[in-house]
Amino acid sequence: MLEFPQNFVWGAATSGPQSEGNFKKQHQNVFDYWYQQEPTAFYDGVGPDTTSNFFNDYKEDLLLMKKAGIKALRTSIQWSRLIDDFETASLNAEAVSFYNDVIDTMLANGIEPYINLFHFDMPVELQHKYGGFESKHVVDLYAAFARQCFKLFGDRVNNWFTFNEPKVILDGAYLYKFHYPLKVNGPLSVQVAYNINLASAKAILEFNKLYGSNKEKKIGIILNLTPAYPASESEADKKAANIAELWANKMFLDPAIKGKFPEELVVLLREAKVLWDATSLELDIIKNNTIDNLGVNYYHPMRVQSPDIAANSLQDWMPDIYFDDYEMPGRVMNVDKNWEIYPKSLYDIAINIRDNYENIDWFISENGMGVSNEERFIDETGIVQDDYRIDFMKNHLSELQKGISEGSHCQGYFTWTGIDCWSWKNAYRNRYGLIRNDIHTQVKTIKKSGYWFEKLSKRNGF
Ligand code: BGP
Repeated sequence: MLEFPQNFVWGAATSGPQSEGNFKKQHQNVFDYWYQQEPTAFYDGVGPDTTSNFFNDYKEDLLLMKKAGIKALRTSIQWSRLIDDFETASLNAEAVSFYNDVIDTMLANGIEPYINLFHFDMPVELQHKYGGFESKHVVDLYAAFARQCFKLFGDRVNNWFTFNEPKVILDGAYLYKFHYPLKVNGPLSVQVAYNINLASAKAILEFNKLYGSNKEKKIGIILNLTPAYPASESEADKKAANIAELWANKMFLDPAIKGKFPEELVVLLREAKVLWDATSLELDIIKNNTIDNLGVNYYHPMRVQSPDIAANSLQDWMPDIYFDDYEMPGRVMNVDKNWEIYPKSLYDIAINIRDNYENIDWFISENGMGVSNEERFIDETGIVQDDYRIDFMKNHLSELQKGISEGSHCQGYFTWTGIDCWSWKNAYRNRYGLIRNDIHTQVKTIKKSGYWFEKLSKRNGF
């Protein structure tokens, strides 16, 4: 039996925009808007209204999650739902009462709330008027929204996160066109990266003003860490992997934990003439408002080789002029997602945090397996026989446990996800849940992995 530390948290993760549905929302976020403009950009034409309807069904959904052994739920508050006027951060009464009741219902069911404040869901008005996180004014509006959340729910919520996967916002919205506003602008993505780091620090500043002296209250950020492994031991490949590591991981890890950007990255961006605009006052805010704990979303690593210089010298500045993907022969793939399955990265991440990031407390805030057409695995009892997902979790948890046994302070594992949810452009192409949701009938059924998770969480191991 592989055991985890006492009080290890067994949870699931989702987000407001992917689970709540869009009923009676005052404002749209960028995905609500983009879907309205271009439904065909989304898999099977399915948009953000088609969810498990958490906005109406949260009581039943939380009971189901409890039955699957989920003892903590990481979800998010939608800025576009909670706030009526973004400039003054005035509140929407219906949304306040919804989120209050969600939190109370979680606690009544023994499900600990872990609340995230931004999951790709920029209010579209702020995107159109100011360019979203391109603008430092929006940084301040976000901090005001964060403060409202802390004030409203901080009496009951002990664990907070400022952002989910800021790197994906850069990739999606500013480099590779899978998030609205679909821009391709390398230098702008650098400024957005800086502004999001600043926004996170400003939210932490607000949090500390309210709860700084309360040791029970913690705030962190959620990063999708993708260790970058070089294709070979050649100096050129190692250099490429080093830059990929700076760009993909350290650009957010370092300011969040150490309060400053990696010098190597700053030099590289300055030489390329794309360094962000920063003031010394802002850099002090980043320095003085670091996180209490870290959320790590882990799905797959990066395999990196030195770039094709000739091809890259023709294009405008983009971060990937420094590194190319490497399709390593023999790597194990999740073919439905086209993502490599490599559990050992979790051990590497654990040791990296232990040795290079102050051995800070951290969580796996997402890890899971997305599979297409899961109806093919439904047996005669109506249950999805998702042994592949159980194996995926076992293999990842084994590596994680090894890292913990060697002194890394991982405090919990949140699988992505509890109930199958809508996933941006991919909609329901891949399902990740421990609980199946039939999006036509809204019938929700615990999968084999959900029954397995229930035992895992009860025994604190497997
Ligand atoms: C992460 C996001 C989640 C979720 C997950 C699966 O990057 O934080 O919101 O969507 O990826 O994504 P997909 O369904 O596109 O495979």
